[in-house]
Formats: sequence, C-alpha cells, structure tokens
Amino acid sequence: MKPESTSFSRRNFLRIGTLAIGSLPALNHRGNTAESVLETSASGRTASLHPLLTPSSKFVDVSRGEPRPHSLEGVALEEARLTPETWRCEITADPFVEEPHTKLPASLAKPLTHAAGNALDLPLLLELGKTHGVHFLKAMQCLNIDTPLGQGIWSGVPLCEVLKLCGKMQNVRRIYFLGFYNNDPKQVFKSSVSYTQCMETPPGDLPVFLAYQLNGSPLSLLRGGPVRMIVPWSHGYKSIKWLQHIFVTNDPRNSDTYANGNNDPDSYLKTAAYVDKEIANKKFKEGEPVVLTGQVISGLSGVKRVEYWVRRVEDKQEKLADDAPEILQAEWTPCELEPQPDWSRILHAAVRPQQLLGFDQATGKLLTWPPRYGMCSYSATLRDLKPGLYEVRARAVDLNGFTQPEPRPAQKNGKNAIQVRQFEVV
Ligand SMILES: Nc1nc2c(c(=O)[nH]1)N[C@H]1C(S)=C(S)[C@@H](COP(=O)(O)O)O[C@H]1N2
Ligand SMILES: [Mo]
Repeated sequence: MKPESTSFSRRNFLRIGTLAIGSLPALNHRGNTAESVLETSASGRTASLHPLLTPSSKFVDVSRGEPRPHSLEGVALEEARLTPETWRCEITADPFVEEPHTKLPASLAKPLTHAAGNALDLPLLLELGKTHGVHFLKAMQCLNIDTPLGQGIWSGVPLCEVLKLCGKMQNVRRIYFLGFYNNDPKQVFKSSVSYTQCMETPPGDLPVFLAYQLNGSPLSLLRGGPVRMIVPWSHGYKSIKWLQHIFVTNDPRNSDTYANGNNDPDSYLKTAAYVDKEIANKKFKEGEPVVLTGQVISGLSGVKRVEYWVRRVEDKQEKLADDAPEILQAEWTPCELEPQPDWSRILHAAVRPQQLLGFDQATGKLLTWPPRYGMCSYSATLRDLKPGLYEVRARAVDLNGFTQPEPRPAQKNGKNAIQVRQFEVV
C-alpha cells in the first residue's frame, strides 16, 4: 500500500511481528493527510490505514453533467455563478397542485430570486454561519459504489436557518435542491428531504446543511463549491454539489433524480465494512503476516464490531452469496478498529473538537466511535497460514446485532455486500 504524500516522521511504524492483535499503536495523525503505516515484514511490504480526513482532491469524484462544472474556467465559471463572488442560490415555491387532494400550492412570504435581485449570496451565508454555523465529521458514500469516497469535517449553515430568510412558509411537504446543470433540463440532478427532516433534528443527530468549508478550507469547485448541500444521513446523491436552487413543494412524493435508477431515494448510510484492494491477488511468503485493512462506515444502526473470515480454497471459487451457509456458519474473528485520535492534533486551527457536532463538550472526544455517518479504518493480522490459496472476507455487525448486509440486503438501498479478496501464501 502506498502511503499518502506525507513525510516519514509523521507516521508511527509498527513491527507487526512483535505485536499481538489488539495492540494497534496510538496513531499519529498530525496532518490531514497523515496515514498510519503498519510495517508488516522484513521484506519491506507495508500496509497503512487511511487518513481520517481525506484531502479535498483525494475524494473519489462522482459527478454528472457535460461539461463537468469543475472543468469550467474564467468567464464560463462566472456565468455559471460558480465563483465565490458570483455564487447565488434561488429559493422559490413550486406552484404544484393536484386535484382532488392537493388544492393549495406551497408558498414563501419572500422568495429569493435572480429576478428580484435578492438571491442568497456567499457573504450572507457566511454571515449566517457566524451565529448558526455547524461543523461535523461525515463520510461520503455513493449508493451505487462499494467503496467509501472520503471523509471530512464539513462546515456550513443548517437548511432550516437558511429557509428562515424567506419568511413564513405554508403548505410545504418536501424541499428540493438542484445544482448547476447548464440550463439543460436533460441534465437536471435534484434531490430532496421531507419537511420534517429539514426542520427537526433529533438531539444527537445532524442537520441538513449548506456547506461552504471542507477540512477548514473553502469548499473547492471540485468538491461542489462554492456551496453544496450536505445530507448527513444519506448517500452522496442527496448532497447536491454546485448548489444553485432550492424549492419547496406541496407534492408529497419523492421524485429525486436518483429514484429513476431503481435506487431507494430515501436511503440511509449503511453500517458496512469495505475491504481494501491492496491484499487482492498478492503472494505472501509462508510465515510472513498477512495484514488485512479496510474502512467501516457507521450507518444509522452504528457499529458494534468488524470481523473477518479467512478460508483456504482450492482454485478460483464461485462467489459465495451473502446468505450462503458457508458464510452464515463460518467462524468470524474480530478485527481491530483504529482508536479515536487526538482530535486537537488533526483538526484545522479554525475548529476545536468541542465545536463539532457529536463530540463530548468536556473531553473533546466523539461520543461514539466510529461516529454515526462517519468511518474509521480497521485491520487484522492473519498468521500461520500454510501455503495455499485463500479468500478473506470482512463484515460489520451493527449495534442491533445484525451482520452485514442485513437487515437491508437490497443493494439498491446502498451497496453493502460482503466483500472478498483472494491471496496466496507460498
Ligand atoms: N450537482 C451534482 N451534485 C452531485 C452529483 C452530481 O452529479 N451533480 N453527484 C452526486 C453523487 S451520486 C454522489 S455519490 C456525490 C459524490 O460526491 P463527491 O464527488 O464529492 O465525492 O455527489 C452528489 N452530488
Ligand atoms: Mo452517488
């Protein structure tokens, strides 16, 4: 595994050979890009954990639209209103009515529009941030991709506070958001939350918000800046980048663009372990420890543990179904979760751990680890494997005791199938 672009002095090295499972080192996360490296063998093979905060440019990018908004430059970028100075967001009410039940359209006392010259701009949003700003740690994960995209500290203003700029709201049942789409109806990419999800946040949970910072820096154009929506509990498709328009509607149906792909348009992030690819198809010398690493996302139901199962196989095997008897009856062994870091050392200067949602005010530590809608790395060291071909799998167990991919095995609700990697001991 290749470490990130950080200097050697920033990492803690560990001689796996001298340590038992259960004694991962205290991680040394000094910078946002620091990775911990587990030194696995005299042969110099190394395995590393992922940095807790993914640098903005290292997120896996999932973007539609032609040309890609982040490929625009100069005047085109200004005309697209995608510079900090030109950014505007309209907030309007949908005239939708439908006989016989929906007779009254949604309304806003004061819509914010380009035409009226009062569309929301960045200075006003930043001003709101001084009194209503929120910061929190959240993983980005696509409903349709079986690898976490990245994790960061996102900062911005809750959507419910922004909507107050529009005065009295009536007959609103859903709130939609759209990004830049080149004025082409075919390119519309829109997502929504219900009125309740927008206006009421359960204590200890995180609000929908308009983000303008990632890891303490202005949100880059690449990550959807100047401003993107963040819907903490959901997969990436709700977190609309290059935000330009919010509208409220009295249509109670969910017509998110993502619903068209047979996806569940009200998904929650799934508690699931994802296995790093580095181990796949590698040859290890007999006696050399084999280090399994990956990341576990904490979805709505939290993480109790991550566990692995390794088995010897004769040759390329038929893939086991997630509910195959072999998997259900196998003996799974707990993996080691990366410990919670010293947050004051990995956060940017602008944010103290106490200011982050989900953190204990007294200790500056997260109340749960990994945090809900966040992720951390896990690892396991496999020893004493005789020469042969092996398969290794990892799965998460949630706080309700369900093992991945239960209780919701439908993959169009979020990719959380049990992952397998094959390797050889020679
Ligand atoms: N405007 C816009 N927003 C968007 C998208 C898009 O194509 N256009 N893709 C969505 C999807 S499907 C995902 S998974 C996330 C990915 O976020 P990232 O590119 O920052 O990793 O952005 C979401 N927001
Ligand atoms: Mo996605």
